[in-house]
Amino acid sequence: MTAIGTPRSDQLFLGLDSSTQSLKAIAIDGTLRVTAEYTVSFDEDLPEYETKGGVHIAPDGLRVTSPPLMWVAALDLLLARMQADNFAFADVAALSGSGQQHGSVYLNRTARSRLQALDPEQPLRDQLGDCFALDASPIWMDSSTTAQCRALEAALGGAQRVADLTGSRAYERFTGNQIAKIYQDNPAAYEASDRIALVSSFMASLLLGGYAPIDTADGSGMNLMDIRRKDWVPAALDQTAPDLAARLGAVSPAHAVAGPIAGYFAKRYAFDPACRLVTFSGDNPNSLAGLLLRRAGDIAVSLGTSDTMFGALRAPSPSPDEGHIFVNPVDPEGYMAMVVHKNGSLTREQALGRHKIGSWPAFEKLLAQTPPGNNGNIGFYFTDPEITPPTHAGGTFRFDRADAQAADFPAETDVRALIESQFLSLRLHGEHIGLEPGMLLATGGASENMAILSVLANVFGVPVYRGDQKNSAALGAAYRALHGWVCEQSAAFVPFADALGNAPAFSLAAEPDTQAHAAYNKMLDRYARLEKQAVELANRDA
Ligand code: ADP
Ligand code: XUL
Repeated sequence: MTAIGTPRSDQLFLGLDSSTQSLKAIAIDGTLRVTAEYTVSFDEDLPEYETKGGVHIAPDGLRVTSPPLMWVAALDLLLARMQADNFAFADVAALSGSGQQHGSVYLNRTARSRLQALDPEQPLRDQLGDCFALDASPIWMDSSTTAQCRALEAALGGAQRVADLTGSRAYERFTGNQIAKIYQDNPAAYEASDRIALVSSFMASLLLGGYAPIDTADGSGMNLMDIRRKDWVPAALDQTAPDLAARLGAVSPAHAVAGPIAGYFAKRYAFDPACRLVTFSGDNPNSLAGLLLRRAGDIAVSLGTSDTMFGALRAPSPSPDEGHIFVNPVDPEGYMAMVVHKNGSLTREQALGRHKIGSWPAFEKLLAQTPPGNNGNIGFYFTDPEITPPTHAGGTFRFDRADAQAADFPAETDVRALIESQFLSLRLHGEHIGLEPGMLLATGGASENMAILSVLANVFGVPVYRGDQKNSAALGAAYRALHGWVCEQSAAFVPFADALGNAPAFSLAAEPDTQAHAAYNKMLDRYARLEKQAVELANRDA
């Protein structure tokens, strides 16, 4: 007999990931084996929204938005593809999900009743088109709210105080500062908002058929939530916009079941009407779950649209200068620390295009043509205004071995300068917030690339491991669906590690070379000095 709270091998757990460029799904069975994967790419599959990389960038380069109705359309398209593939929706015991962090969705007063009465005969897009108070959702790439950030820090008593309370000093992309800007620039849209959701809680709301809560891990990316009390900070809400608490609703732990799936999905796709919907969370918190990061020193590097580095923490010590502390999505008493680069995969893709490299295998060959340390050549590739280190404008700055600025590098030097710079920056800034790896777990689209992983191992001087599944956010959402289901069945919080005891091990992808690592150790001080210079140059042009 199976014990209560132990999943059966014929039950499925579904994880969705609504990311910048795509909506993905991963299903696992009760033994944690991945049984199916699906993707909808926003640019290719929904060309009518005319996004590039899933987003619209305003001419000023600072305002970055996505149409929330595109995310709605993507959900029906993804589920229709699964249906065409005879996916066994009826076996899904629980589902959960992941969203790109910080993005906000403004739902008007029509939304609640529409969500509650969805007609299974009609696509979601046709029923929800008039439910938005704003048809362009600001997302994490937006950096247009510097004035609102400074105002929040001034109102709360400085950057350190904001960091101590909310886990991060005020950041442009953090949702509270985005909401403040919308209230100031477009008060009618704010006034018309009945609910302001994160991308994660918005996608969950569609599947729940009602407003789903913001979870405490993704809620930590708003500059509005007290990461210790796990509730809104009244002074931060007051500084942001009037009557905000009612528009945000209450926060929830990520492992909590928000309810059963909406009748729309049971009727249209034949989900079991009792299928549990476990609260959604942000993509980085979900990746932490997907990579099973438990011990101090187990650190992940996610190479997706953004590059991030993160690990679990027992006690938070937020910095007024850099990095973020979030509540841990699978341990309500724990935390996670993270640094973020905006210029990740898209900047690597631009190098591929700029030098007419043609393919990732050709990129790997080129990278192998130059030695670790790149003969002293260093570059800073802020294609878009960077998050770490923060810059107010984009710009590319190259320095030769004598620290003289160079207009360009040959392709093989440029490619190495880019990858080395991305990882030296993660090392430098990660160290500042206590992310000191004993090993690294690589994930995200670019973790396919062995030449890139080899530079990563050498910069940090630690082995790099990888799972079979590079979409750790969707996988983590599936793991969390199972975890939330187990907790509900057991009528108590069950430690994540106990629920996920059978998770597959990771395999070694790259080992550090001692000499190469020594070259990077030597380079780090000079890199830090040149980084300051590059930031000044970028800001001078802003
Ligand atoms: P996100 O979930 O943030 O939307 P993904 O983790 O799916 O992004 O990563 C997508 C990115 O992966 C693409 O933008 C692409 O540049 C990158 N990518 C895919 N394959 C490779 C490869 N072999 N080498 C380097 N980058 C790759
Ligand atoms: C995290 C961040 C990005 C997005 C991308 O703070 O801004 O990693 O979550 O999906």
